[in-house]
Amino acid sequence: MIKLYGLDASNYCAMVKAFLLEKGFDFEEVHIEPTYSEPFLELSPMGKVPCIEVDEGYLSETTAIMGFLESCIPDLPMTDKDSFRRAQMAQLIKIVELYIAIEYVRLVGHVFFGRELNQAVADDARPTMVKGLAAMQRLCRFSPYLLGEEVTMADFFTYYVLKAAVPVAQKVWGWDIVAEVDGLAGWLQLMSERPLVKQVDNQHNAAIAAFLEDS
Ligand SMILES: N[C@@H](CCC(=O)N[C@@H](CS)C(=O)NCC(=O)O)C(=O)O
Repeated sequence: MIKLYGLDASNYCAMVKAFLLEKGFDFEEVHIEPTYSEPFLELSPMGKVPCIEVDEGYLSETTAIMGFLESCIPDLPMTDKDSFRRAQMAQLIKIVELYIAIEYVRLVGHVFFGRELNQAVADDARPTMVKGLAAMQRLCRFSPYLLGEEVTMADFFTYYVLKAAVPVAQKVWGWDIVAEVDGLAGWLQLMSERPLVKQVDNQHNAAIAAFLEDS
């Protein structure tokens, strides 16, 4: 059976968990703190969660994990059959990852771990996020899902990136990034109402609340 290594408080782990549930996989969760040290690097060479263990070995990085899971259960597709539309999905995921996720993550230490705000990092991150959000506006159809009538990997990836990016932008800049993209608020609501996403979010939100209470 697939093992999912990670933490309930991690938005990336929540992403893979929601994807596993939506695809109908049986899996076991193994609670583990990410660490850049052995033996965890055998499982996840960058020391990050989530990672999964399958018969063939270990796999980390959410997009690689979801791509693998997608190929295992193709009869519940989360990608388009058309190769150009599949490439458009990959394009959107890449843009959300490189120009939103990688930028907000630089400020997570301040928002969630009580570190001092590095203003230079904040000043550097925001213009890239502005461009990433503008690209989302151009690419997303919200009809009703990001790229059309069917939910895809891009919906899960973007939803869980924004789940962390939204509070970070709010705290650092007082900036409502949801308002930057027409259609984003309604789509976030739609995603949050999916029963399995709701189930994962309840655990994720409770873990974040417990973490913030302890810190
Ligand atoms: N690019 C990675 C990002 C995963 C990630 O940032 N995970 C966080 C938890 S939400 C982590 O393990 N952080 C520990 C660290 O960076 O040392 C992916 O897509 O899986």
